[in-house]
Amino acid sequence: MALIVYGGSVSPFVRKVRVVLAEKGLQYTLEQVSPFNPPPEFLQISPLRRIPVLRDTDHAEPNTLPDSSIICDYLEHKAPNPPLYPADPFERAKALWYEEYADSVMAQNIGRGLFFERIVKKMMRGQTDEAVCEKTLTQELPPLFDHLEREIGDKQYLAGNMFSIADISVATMMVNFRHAGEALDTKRWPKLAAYIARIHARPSFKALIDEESAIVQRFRAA
Ligand SMILES: N[C@@H](CCC(=O)N[C@@H](CS)C(=O)NCC(=O)O)C(=O)O
Repeated sequence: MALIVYGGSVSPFVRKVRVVLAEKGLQYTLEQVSPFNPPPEFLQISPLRRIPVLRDTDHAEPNTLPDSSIICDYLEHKAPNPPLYPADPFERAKALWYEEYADSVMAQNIGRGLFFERIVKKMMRGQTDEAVCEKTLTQELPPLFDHLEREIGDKQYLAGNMFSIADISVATMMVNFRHAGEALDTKRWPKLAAYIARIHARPSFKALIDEESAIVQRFRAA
């Protein structure tokens, strides 16, 4: 089996796919593609001009799939063990809802409103707009964190009493929060902070966080 992931390693969506691959013990290669300056042939496999895209060379051509949610669902069916989606229909649906929550509002605010300003702009030799970051940190993100603090409560995992795509999706966005130089206020969100720390300590996440930190550090200091 030869799996290729196209994308940049600091993308939360690329990381979501890489964590699923690692948790399932699947080997793959990462081909670096920037969505802001993609080679022309990339647009043929990513019509929305976004990363990640997966290629599975076990499959007859065309053998590429765009979109992290589609890719993770494909990997779950291709390599069902260990399962990363709850078997119970309701819990599975809840896990998918958390994935949607992370991919939409969390990505919008942590991705665009913080990580893009603090890191991606610097990678592209632009200037951080700290006013945008300030608004994200003081107005946009606190209600999301309040919500997640209530949702996780005293549970270990978000859905189905198992580590799942829900936890991967939420925790990957929080890696970008951390890369942007931020940490959760443990007094205001103690349960969420402990939960995210637990998920980030898993070998699948830790290996990527360590790998990416070296890249991000350079731009954070710039
Ligand atoms: N729904 C997509 C979102 C992917 C996405 O937005 N990726 C970003 C990088 S983090 C991207 O490619 N942005 C380029 C753009 O929006 O032009 C997924 O889950 O893969």
